[in-house]
Amino acid sequence: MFENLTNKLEEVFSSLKKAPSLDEKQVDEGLRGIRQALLEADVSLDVVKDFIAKVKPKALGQEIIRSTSPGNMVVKVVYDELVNLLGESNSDINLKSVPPVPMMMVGLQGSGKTTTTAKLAKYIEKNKKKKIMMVSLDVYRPAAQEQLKLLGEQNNILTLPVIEGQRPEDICRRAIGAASLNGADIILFDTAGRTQIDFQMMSEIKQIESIIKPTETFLVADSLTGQVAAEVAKEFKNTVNLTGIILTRADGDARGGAAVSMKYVSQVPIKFLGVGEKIENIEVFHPKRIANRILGMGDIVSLVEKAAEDLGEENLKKAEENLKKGQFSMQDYLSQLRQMKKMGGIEGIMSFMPGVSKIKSQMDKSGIDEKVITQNEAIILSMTKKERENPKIIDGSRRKRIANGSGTDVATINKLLKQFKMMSEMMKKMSKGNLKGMSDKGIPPELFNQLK
Ligand SMILES: Nc1nc2c(ncn2[C@@H]2O[C@H](COP(=O)(O)OP(=O)(O)O)[C@@H](O)[C@H]2O)c(=O)[nH]1
Ligand SMILES: [Mg+2]
Repeated sequence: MFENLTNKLEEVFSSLKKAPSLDEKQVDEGLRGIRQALLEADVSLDVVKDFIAKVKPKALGQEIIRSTSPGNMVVKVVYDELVNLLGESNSDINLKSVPPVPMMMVGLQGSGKTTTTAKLAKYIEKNKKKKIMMVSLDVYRPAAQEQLKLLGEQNNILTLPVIEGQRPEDICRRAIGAASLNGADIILFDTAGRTQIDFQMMSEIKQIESIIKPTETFLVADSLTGQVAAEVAKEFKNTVNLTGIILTRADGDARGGAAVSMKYVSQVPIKFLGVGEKIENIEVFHPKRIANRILGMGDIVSLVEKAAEDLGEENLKKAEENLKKGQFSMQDYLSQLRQMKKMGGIEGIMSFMPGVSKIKSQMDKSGIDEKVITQNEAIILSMTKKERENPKIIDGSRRKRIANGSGTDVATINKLLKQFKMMSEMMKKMSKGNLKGMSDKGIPPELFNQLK
C-alpha cells in the first residue's frame, strides 16, 4: 500500500538525515523532493502547494535548523502536517439513533459499493454487536441485487428478499418495515452507480436520501483513480449529506494520491479502507497510522491492536506495563511466542514494524523460527511460576529439571535463556518509545533514532 510514495519520501528523508546540519538551501531541496514525490503519487496540485506552504516555515524554523538532529525534526514536521491533511483523529460510525438506523452507500459503478456493503455489515456486526440488514437498491444492473443476496448468504448477513421489478423508492419503504420485524439494528442500503456522475444518478440518490434519512452516507471510491476520487467525492458532497469516505482497492494502490487528497479536496473524512476482495478486508482509517505507513515508519499501533485481538486486551496490557517497567518476564515471553505463532510468525510481524531490517537481523541472530517457537513454548511451560517471573534463579539443577520436563536438553535451555535475554533487551528498547503513546502523541523520538 502506497509503497511508491513511501520509497520516494524515504529517499528524501535519508539524505536530509545524513546531513549533520541543515541550511535553508538543503531544506528547500528536501521540500522540492517531497513536492515531487507527492505529485508523482497523483496528489492534487492544490493539496501539494498548500502542504509545502505549511511545512516550509516550520521546517526552516531556527530551533530546527540549529537542533542536533535537524533531519529528524523536519521529518516530524512533515509527519504532523500529513496527519492534519489526512484528517486528524478517526471519526467513528454514528449509531446514536432509533433502530433500525438507516445508512447508505453511494458511488460510481465498479467502485466497490456492493462488496463494501457486505464488508461493512460484517465489520459492524463483529465490532459493534449490532444486527444488520442489507438492501440492494440497484435495480438497473442485471444481477446486482442477486450479488448482494449471495454475499449475505455466504457471510451470514440478513438481506431484504428481492422482489423483481420493484422501484427503489418502494424497496426503501419495504426495507424499513422488514428491518423492524426482523429486529435489525441497522439497514445498509446499497445503491446503483453509474460509470460517471450524471444528473439521473444524483437525483435518484437524493430522492432515496429523502425517504430513508440516513444517519451515515458513505461514498465508496476507488483508490486507484487517484485525485479523481477526491473530485468525485466533492461532487457527491454537493448533492447529498456525505458523512464519510470508504476508499477501496487501497491494497493495490502504490501511489496513495486519493488517500492524501481526499479530505482536503472533498472536506469529507476517510473512515475506512478496502484492502482486498475478501469480506474481512476492511480497515478503520486512522490518519496517524496511515501517516506512519506513508512515511515508512511502519505501523506499530496496528501491530499492537492485532496482537490484542489475538491475545486478549488484558494480557497485552499487562505485558505492556511490564515492558514499560522493564520487567519482561518469561510469562510475557511465552505470550509473545504465542502471539507470534498466531500472527503468521516472524514475517507477519515484521511487515508492521519500523526499522524492520535492523530488528530482523537481530532476530535472525537469535535464531527464532517456527519450530523453535513451539519448542520454547514447551520449555517455558515446564518452568515454575517463580522461574517464569524471575529467570535469573534458573541455576544448573533447575535447568536439568526443565530440560527433562520439556523433552529437551540443557544446551537447549541455555539457548532459550540467552534468546530471552536478547528479546527482553530488544523489548526494553522498543518500550522506551511507549507503544500506546504513538496513537495520540505522534512519533516518539525513539522511532526517529531507528530511522537513522
Ligand atoms: N482488490 C480489491 N478489490 C476490491 C475491493 N473492493 C472491491 N473490490 C472488487 O471490485 C469489483 C467491483 O466491486 P463491486 O462491489 O461489485 O462494485 P460496485 O459496482 O460499486 O457495486 C469486485 O470485483 C470486487 O471484488 C478492495 O478493497 N480491494
Ligand atoms: Mg454494486
